[in-house]
Amino acid sequence: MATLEAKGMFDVFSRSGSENRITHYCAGCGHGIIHKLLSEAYVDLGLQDKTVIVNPIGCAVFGYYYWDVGGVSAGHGQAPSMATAISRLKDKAIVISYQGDGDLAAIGLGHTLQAAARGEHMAVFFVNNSIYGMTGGQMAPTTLIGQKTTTSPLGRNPATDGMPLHMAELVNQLDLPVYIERVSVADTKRIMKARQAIRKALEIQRDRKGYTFVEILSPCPTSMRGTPLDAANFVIEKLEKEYPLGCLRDRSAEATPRPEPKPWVNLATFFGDDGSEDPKCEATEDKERRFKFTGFGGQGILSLGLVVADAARAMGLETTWLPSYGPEQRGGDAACTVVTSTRTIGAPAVENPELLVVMNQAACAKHLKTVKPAGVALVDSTVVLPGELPPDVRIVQIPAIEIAMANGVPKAANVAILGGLIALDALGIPAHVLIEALERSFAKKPALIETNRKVLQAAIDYCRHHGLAGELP
Ligand SMILES: Cc1ncc(C[n+]2csc(CCOP(=O)(O)OP(=O)(O)O)c2C)c(N)n1
Ligand code: SF4
Ligand SMILES: [Mg+2]
Repeated sequence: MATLEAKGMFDVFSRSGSENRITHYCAGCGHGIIHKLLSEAYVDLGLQDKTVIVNPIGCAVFGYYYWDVGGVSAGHGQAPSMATAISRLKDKAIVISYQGDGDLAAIGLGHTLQAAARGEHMAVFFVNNSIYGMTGGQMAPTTLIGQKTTTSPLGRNPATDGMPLHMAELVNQLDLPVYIERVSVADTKRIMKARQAIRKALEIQRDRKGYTFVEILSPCPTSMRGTPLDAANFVIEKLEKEYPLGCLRDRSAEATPRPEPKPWVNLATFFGDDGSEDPKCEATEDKERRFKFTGFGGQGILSLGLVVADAARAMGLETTWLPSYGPEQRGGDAACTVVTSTRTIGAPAVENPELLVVMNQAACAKHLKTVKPAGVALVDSTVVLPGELPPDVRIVQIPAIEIAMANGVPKAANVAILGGLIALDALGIPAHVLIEALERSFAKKPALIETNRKVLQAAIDYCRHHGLAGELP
């Protein structure tokens, strides 16, 4: 635990492990200076309450311990994509992607260039210390020719390691960025220039004018195995030669403020403006239903889910269908989820379905235990049920595969399952709506409609004769 005295930072932050450093950062590290410049800027511009910083993987991963603003962490290199989502969904937010050179220019190069090419409304701060600091000083895309790192102990060799990437120049090839500048924090004069650039980028965000990219050359004394002064001199004498400082583009005067975006998902239907859950949107059993269909590829699992999703959509319900399957064309795991709801659906993933369809043994072992209490599992009779069954789950077995084979269409076991679901009224969708959706799925093969109707009917009859069916909806 330690205290900080800087505008826009938390008064107190905690860190585990050795207490011989006041912050997470080594003495002479540029990250600390840049953190302070950034926090002073959002406070001075009155943007603190609106700012969201996406933290990278790298030494700045703990930024959220320092910056007293909204903060999220992204997967390695993915900060621009996460920032894109936040920027589009929270249109009043000032969105910042703060990234090191390993994060932004190596694993995240695609995310970086795509966000810049789209001209997303965000400020990217690129901390180029020419090395992977956090992991102990490996070569980065920005490592200089001849620079020794733990993975280039004889110095970066262009013959095997290629040439340094000039990220500001690369971004400058794209049409939509509004402002691109390279600065340095190696001495006080340079820090003052960096301060201006950081403020300018935030002003452009405040004015809703689009994408900004500020590259900041930054000392990493630990990886450079020198004193803070040696590291600062390395930045001035070596890094700045390869990466000249200056403004590459400033179109902020002519850029027009972006129109208020219309998000394709309206988060306001889920969360209040303060991010808290809106009680009126709480999921209720009668409003939202979550199903999972499982088996192996070739059994028509995904098509069965599609028919159910299509029927729900025909009823005017919000619907999602999310498939997941192995790389094999046939015989690998296949599953899909369907969520139907009277309101916007937050997530299509279904961890605990209220209805589970199981068409093979492996899926039974994997999914049966996940069914919600009071839920239903419809399982093909070829599957041997485990000794221990989930409590409070209605498990119904029908010979779907056998019914399909007996009717001469082995591939229609999924349709027999649909018959079982209709008989059990397990989907909350009227039978005629499901049957119409099934027939729509055969629109391009009308000859198959009749045989599939027979399979469907045989499954419904089976359920009736065995006392499984309720009143048909
Ligand atoms: C997917 C994944 N791959 C690799 C790593 C290991 N890793 C952590 S930080 C890092 C590089 C950080 O370098 P940089 O972005 O330059 O940040 P710095 O620490 O220099 O500020 C790597 C490779 C990881 N955490 N996740
Ligand atoms: S390893 Fe380098 S980048 Fe990481 S905190 Fe230390 S000086 Fe900063
Ligand atoms: Mg780095």
